[in-house]
Amino acid sequence: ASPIATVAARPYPYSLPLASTAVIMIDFQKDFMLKGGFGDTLKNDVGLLMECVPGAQRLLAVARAAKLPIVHTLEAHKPDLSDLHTSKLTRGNLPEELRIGATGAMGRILVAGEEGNWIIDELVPLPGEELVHKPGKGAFYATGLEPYLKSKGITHLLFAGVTTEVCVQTTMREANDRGYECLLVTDATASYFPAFKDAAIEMIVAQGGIVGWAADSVALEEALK
Ligand code: C5J
Repeated sequence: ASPIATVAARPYPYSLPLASTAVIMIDFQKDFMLKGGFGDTLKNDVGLLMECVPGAQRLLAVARAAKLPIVHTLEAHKPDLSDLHTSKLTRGNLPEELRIGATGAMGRILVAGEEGNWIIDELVPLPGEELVHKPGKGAFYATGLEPYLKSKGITHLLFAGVTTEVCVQTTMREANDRGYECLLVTDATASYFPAFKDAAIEMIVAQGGIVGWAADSVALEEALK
């Protein structure tokens, strides 16, 4: 049998099978994390998101050392915006120059291939790591994520990313319903609304782990030593 690590987690210890666990790094994009991107155009304090970068770097280092598959997701639309619902385009009632597809300080907002759509330097993917472009908040909607995970025999997922209560929580709930055993790495995720991050973690671990587990990157590092 392949080795199983035990992570000190809430609501109870998480059993992590090294041969069938992957990491999902969600939307660590300049569009969300830096001035001039989508998050900034929506008047969010993007500096709050940078607080989780050290934890996310620790998670990446631990996962790479343990040779776990790593998936990086990008909230990204095709340049012709054919995968952008009108509901998403018009949400927020923003002026046209601030909408998805408009040209901002780092290129076209939330469009694949633009500078702002790429991942921040600190967390940039290594060659061989999987990239998933997603048009929605959840990473399973309209993407190849599930076939990829199945092809690798993955049963357990470790989650990091931004923002906790939007794309991270949506994806973790989608994964939970698909039968994956999910753990959120609490210092590797952040929100523009710190109270929403805390609430999302509590929602996940409530009722015996109704969505999954939560632990910080140090606990993960300890478990995988
Ligand atoms: C948002 C995300 N918040 N990655 N996207 O619009 O959470």
